[in-house]
Amino acid sequence: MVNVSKSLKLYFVMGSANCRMFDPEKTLAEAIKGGITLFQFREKGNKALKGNDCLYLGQKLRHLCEKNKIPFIVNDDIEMALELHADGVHIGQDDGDPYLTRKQIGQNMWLGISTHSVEEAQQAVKDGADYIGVGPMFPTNTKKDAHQVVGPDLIKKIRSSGLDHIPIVGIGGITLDRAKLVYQAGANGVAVISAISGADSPKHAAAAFYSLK
Ligand code: FQP
Ligand code: MG
Repeated sequence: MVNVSKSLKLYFVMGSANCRMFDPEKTLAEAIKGGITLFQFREKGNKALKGNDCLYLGQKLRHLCEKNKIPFIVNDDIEMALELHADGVHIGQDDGDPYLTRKQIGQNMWLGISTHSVEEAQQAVKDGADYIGVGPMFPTNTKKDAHQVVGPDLIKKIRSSGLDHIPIVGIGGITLDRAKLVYQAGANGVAVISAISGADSPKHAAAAFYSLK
């Protein structure tokens, strides 16, 4: 199986609501050409697809990832993750019990957990997370119900609390200029939504992030 921490290097998170220049399939295809190393299907927002429409889009994006050997993660929806034979699921603090999630997905699928404090990070590791998302690193407009900004400093605190090995990805408001701060704090990678899906060229945006680290 592919290495989790290496895959986190450039984690692209996207759903149809985030795409600006192209449709989701084309946006993902361009981002893959630019060098993303992991993808999360996150279909959220007021115009988010539902039911079968969401599933069909998920299938298209899943196939695109498979063809290009990019691991495919589903946000929130464990049943969809199983149906799409995803490589993993990502859950937040309000998305249900990590223990039950692990029981549903088994040992081979990756479990990512969102964290906003040292305590949540410690708990996520105890709960068997394969990686943790830490954020928001910076202010973001993408997520209306976002937690208050924690900054790259929280990644440093999590590392110095003894969590040397858990793969960490920073998320929230990460631009090209700010990505270095996230890596320097001890993250294995950056998770990006708008800076790639909203760019004039998702391919060039992804390539610019990729060449940072
Ligand atoms: N970190 C990551 C990851 N992905 C995410 N989707 C989140 C954090 C946020 O449940 P959550 O998770 O707090 O909100 P939402 O379900 O609206 O995304 F690290 F994987 F990049
Ligand atoms: Mg969630």
